[in-house]
Amino acid sequence: SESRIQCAALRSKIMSADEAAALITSGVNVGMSGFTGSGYPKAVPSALARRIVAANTAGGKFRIGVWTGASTAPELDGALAQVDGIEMRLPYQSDPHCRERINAGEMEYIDIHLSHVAQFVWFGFLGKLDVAVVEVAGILEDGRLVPSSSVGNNKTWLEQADKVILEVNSWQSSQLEGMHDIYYGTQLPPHRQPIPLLRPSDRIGEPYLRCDPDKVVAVVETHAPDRNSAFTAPDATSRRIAGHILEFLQHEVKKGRLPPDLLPLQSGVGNIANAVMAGLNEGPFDNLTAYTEVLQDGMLDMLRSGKLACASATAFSLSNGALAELNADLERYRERIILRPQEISNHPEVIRRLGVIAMNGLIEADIYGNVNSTHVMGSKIMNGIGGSGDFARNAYLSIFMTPSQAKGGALSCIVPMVTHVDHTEHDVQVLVTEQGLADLRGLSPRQRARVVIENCAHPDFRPALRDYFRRAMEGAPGKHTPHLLGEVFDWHLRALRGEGM
Ligand code: 0RQ
Repeated sequence: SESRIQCAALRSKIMSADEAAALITSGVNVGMSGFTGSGYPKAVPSALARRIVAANTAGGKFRIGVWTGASTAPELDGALAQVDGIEMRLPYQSDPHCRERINAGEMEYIDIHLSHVAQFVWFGFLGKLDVAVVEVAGILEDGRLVPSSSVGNNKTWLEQADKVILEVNSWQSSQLEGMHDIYYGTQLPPHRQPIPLLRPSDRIGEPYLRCDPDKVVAVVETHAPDRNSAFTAPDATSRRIAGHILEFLQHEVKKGRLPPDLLPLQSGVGNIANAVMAGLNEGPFDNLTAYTEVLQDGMLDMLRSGKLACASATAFSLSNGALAELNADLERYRERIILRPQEISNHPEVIRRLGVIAMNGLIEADIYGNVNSTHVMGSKIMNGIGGSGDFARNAYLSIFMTPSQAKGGALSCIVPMVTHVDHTEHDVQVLVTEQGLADLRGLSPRQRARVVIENCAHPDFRPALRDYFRRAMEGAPGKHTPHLLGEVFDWHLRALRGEGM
């Protein structure tokens, strides 16, 4: 794949993944590419894991800080977590080995809003970034880089790191060239200017990543696929959730609170999000747009059918089938898909200006509308907040969706008080389960509790929730957001003891 590396100076730096990994020393912070299983380095992290094993077998303690765009894959998070090579991880992960280490207290993890990461690095809040390991689809003659299947924080990693290691992956379609929009206009306060993005389809930057060739210490050639996980066909629960959302959106159009072609859509990852897209694809709305973080199968279907005019994101997260279809027709899709740095795809200013309709998943929501997206029983991390907070806080309409129960009906996802708060009651306008939809706009906490219990909770848990709420109204010292502090988590404690909620 010589043709992928057109810059002579960088061609001279081609080496093996093991040689490149040898340039990374213990204790450094490494910014890696990668976002929801797309565009992560495929070879250097595993080579580094081997190096870590060797160092630790010899009695050392080799560990690094790993910063990424979002979740990666077994070859990165998995490989490094398995060998206990990660001292600090940020900002989002979903790897089973990583999660296990974090929850065992063996790995530090900071869960950060995805739009915050790049600026926190520029502000100096997270310390020094030493090394960047970034996958690209190609290198131009002048050293500029063709981005891969995700952009994430790569712009910032390339600019901030002292040393850069590039993985050039010839498995990525060379036709990705021209799809990206890398904005180089961000400044630091007090010099910031408005971001000139007025429509999801706007291109405000350049299709390439800039990179100082003198900082590049290694170029590694790879030919390896992204982690493309299959989506299950929407089940009955997901379809019912999607149905409630579609009905609600139609109602909003009828009321004149949304235009007939809606407003730019953001949808989280997972099967419910995909089911909502499938519903929209068969629904009455045309000429839709997306301003989102991750482009998954459902949105690709909508681009193909023409329901979706364009989609802006920072990464793909496609199944193998969808990816094959995209690659077969990339020429045609390229115009209508824009991949941006995550500080732009998730930028509060832009999300607020465009009036995005945000739709995200949750672990539990409480009767007053607070949402926990990240922690099981208040202490065990699942994945992380990801971009959900960037979108929920700044959206035109912030929708959260979940099955009403988890773990085969053993747990209610609607609880008296969430055990961890990611999205406060102020950032949640609509709550949806397969049972129904609670429109919380304009309601006081007590009014919200009634509609959440009656519309969203599973019938098996409704009596207990009604009982709690009634007694809280009587016994709470304050009647604005009534709670019985002595028993509010009994519900969870009983479940932890295996007694059901
Ligand atoms: O665990 O598979 O071990 O059984 O949580 O739950 O129902 O499959 O739902 O895949 O949509 O994930 C919030 C985690 C939901 C996700 C969360 C358990 C459940 C299962 C997954 P098992 P489901 P989803 C932009 C948006 C934050 C990031 C975000 C998420 C697992 O949506 O990570 O929104 N969001 N990003 O059993 C105990 C409960 C539970 C529970 C569910 N009440 N108690 N376990 N589970 N409810 C995209 C990005 O940021 C990249």
